[in-house]
Amino acid sequence: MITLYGGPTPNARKVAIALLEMDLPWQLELVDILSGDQLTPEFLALNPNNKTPVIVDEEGPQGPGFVLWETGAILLYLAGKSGRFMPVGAVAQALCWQWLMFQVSGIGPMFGQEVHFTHYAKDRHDYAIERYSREVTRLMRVLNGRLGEAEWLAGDSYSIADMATLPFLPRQLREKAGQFPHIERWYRAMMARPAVQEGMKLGVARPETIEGGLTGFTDEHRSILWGERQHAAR
Ligand SMILES: N[C@@H](CCC(=O)N[C@@H](CS)C(=O)NCC(=O)O)C(=O)O
Repeated sequence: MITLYGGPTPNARKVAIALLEMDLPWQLELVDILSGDQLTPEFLALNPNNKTPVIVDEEGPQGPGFVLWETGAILLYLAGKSGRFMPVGAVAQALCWQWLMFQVSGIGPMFGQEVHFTHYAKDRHDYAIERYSREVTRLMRVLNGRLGEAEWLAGDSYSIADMATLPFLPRQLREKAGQFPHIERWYRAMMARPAVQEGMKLGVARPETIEGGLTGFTDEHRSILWGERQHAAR
């Protein structure tokens, strides 16, 4: 049994999609990052980086209780464990790693900063909004180009690179409808998969989040996510 510590966020959803696609037995342990669950001593003992998701595998390589964080590592671990969704052949495999790294080092952080400055930051910072919005558009152009030449990110086969990328796209595709036709084609193909549909429902979207309409997002939430406690020396 694998326990997934996370909630209704893109990073936890990519792992939920993978667990469902791979038919691995798993359960959710809800971590409410808006209430500061990620800053408790119990959670920090699992991940000193105070980020979700984390997995704990009761049938890990060294026995029960194998803890892993960082979604790139988690997805590679799950693909290795299940023997699924990692393409066969040196080229496709290397491309799968490439697009997975593109997601974790590019799409994740840049899309995260864009949403922070356009929706969550209390004060308006034009430079940051422009910087990250342009970066999001540039990354989407790169993604669109790849999906114009290949069915899936790694080539002919659906892989963990696709699972990692999709959860970051719904809002951007809605706001930029018609601008990235190849991403839209791929997005529809992925959303037709039951595991993706279910994984994307992980957790309950709270009203304080963008998905929930952002009503009730307060300075207390800001302080939990970006304030003193987050940055205090531990
Ligand atoms: N690089 C990390 C990013 C994880 C991440 O940013 N998680 C967010 C939710 S999407 C989080 O837990 N934030 C809580 C916090 O920063 O306090 C990964 O890929 O696992």
